This record gives sequence, C-alpha cells and structure tokens, in this order.
Amino acid sequence: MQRPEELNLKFEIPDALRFEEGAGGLVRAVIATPIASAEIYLHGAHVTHYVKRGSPNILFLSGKSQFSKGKAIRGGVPICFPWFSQKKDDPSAVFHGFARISEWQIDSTTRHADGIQITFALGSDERTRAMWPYDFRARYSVTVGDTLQLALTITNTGATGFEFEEALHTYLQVGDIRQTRVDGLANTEYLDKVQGNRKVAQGDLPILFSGETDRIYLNTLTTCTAEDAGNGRRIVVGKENSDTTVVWNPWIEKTKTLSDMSPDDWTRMLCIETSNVKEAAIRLAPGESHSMTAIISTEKM
Ligand code: TA6
Repeated sequence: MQRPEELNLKFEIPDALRFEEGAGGLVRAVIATPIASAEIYLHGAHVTHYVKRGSPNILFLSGKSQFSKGKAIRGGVPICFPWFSQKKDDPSAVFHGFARISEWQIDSTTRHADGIQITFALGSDERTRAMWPYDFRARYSVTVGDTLQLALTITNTGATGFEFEEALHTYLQVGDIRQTRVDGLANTEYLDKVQGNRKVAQGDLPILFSGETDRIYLNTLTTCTAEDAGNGRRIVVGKENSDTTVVWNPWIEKTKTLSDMSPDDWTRMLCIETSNVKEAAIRLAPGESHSMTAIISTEKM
C-alpha cells in the first residue's frame, strides 16, 4: 500500500496538492487552490469532494459511506469498469466492475493550464485476469480548477481484442431532487430499469423527478444540465467520447435498502453518469486506446 509520506516525497505540489490518511485509514490526495478544492482516494481513484470557493459541495457523499478495501465509496465519482451493473456472463461478479474497489497507483501530478492535475494508473494482473481474462492499462486524469475534468483512458495491452463498458458514476449534490430538473436529453430514447429495461422515448421534455428513476439514455453526446433550484445553481455535465448517459435517483424505498445511505439522502443526490454501456460498449484491438471525458462545472441560476 502506498504511504502518504512516500507519495509526498515524489508527487507533492507545494501549496496545492499533498497526500494524507483519510477516512478508514485510506490514503487520499488533497488539492486546495484559490479556485477550488478536491479530495481523491487511491481506493478506486475515487473523487469524493469537489468544491469551488464560495459554493456548496458539487458532489454528494453519503455520511454513512464505507471506506474499506473491497467496498465501493457511496457518492463522489465511482469508476465503473470493465463492466456496468451486472457482468453479463457472471451475475455473481462484483457489481459495476472491479475498478472502483481497486487501489490505483499515482502516475503523475502537475500544474495544468486548467488546474491541478493528478493521474492515476491501474493495470491488469493475476487478480484482475481471474475476473476478466484480458490485459489492459487504465489511466485516469483528474484536473481540479474552475471545472472538474475526469478523463478515463483504457489501452489494450494484450494479444487479443476485448470489449468493455465504462461509467463515471457521478453523484451530484442537489438542494432537493423534487425541485431539480435535467435538461439536455430531450428527444432521446432510454432503457428504463424501473420498467424492466423497456425502451422509452423521452420526448421534448426535461427530466423531472417524482419516483425512483434509473435510466440509460442511448445514442446521446449532449451536455446535461441539472437545474438545482434548491441551491440556486445549475450543474453542467459535459462529455467527450461517451454515447450513453445514465440518470439515477433511488427515491424512498430503494434508499431504505442501501445500508450506506441515510433514509432521506435521496432528496439530496442525483447521478448523471458519463458512460459507454450496453450497445455502446467499446471494443479495442491489441494496442488500441479509448478515452472518455466528463467535464463538470456550475453556473448561477
Ligand atoms: O447507475 C445506476 C445503477 O446501476 C442503479 O441501478 C443502482 O444499482 C446504482 O447504479 C448504484 O449501484 P451501487 O452498486 O453503487 O449501489
């Protein structure tokens, strides 16, 4: 396990980025600049905080989240890879893939034009091959500034082609989901998990929330905007090289089944997930790479 003192010797950026022990004794990078601050755990390369000076937290993080090996952190931006939801050929496999419960290595830290950038690395090994029999290298760059830029790059380092799914499962913090609407997905179709994955047309309407909402929007490259009336702001989720967007709020009953969420947490969170899932899964031949990016920002309403 990488220790903070060793990481600081190699990667600290004075007055901007350092490593420390965080919740559960897990190691995290702490970024603090005049514009924004963030926290990213090596466990899952998991962004748990992104706050712009003078604004409420942009990411939701459950006060009951676990911070332990083998468990996903509840909130922030979990990385779903190399499959989304249940693994097609093995329903007993870890939900949303193994990336979010793996310890990533630090690849680099730099002052970038758009902010402070930290890059994480995860590669295949015996452990991953036992779950997914392919060789890969993943790089995940997090850039913290006026926007939060998240770029996940997967490279096929093996001798055979493979197909993977991916999602940046972003939990946004909203004042009240019942006063929140999402624009940007009009006139698309989605698979509605609440209706047995039936394909449904969104029509020319924004998304409003009045019950459990769990939808995979298909063939959409658009930027989504969550109008967070409760906080008097818009949260904008732009993306590159992503063909699907997942929208999720568990509402009352589903939240009761989640031991790492408080019963009323559903009112404060909304997932808008930059992804390539289902038919948008990515196929890579040996040596090929693919990058998917999410860009998260806020505007005053
Ligand atoms: O992204 C939506 C979803 O697939 C939901 O169906 C729900 O399962 C959610 O992910 C959370 O999954 P998790 O494994 O983090 O509890």
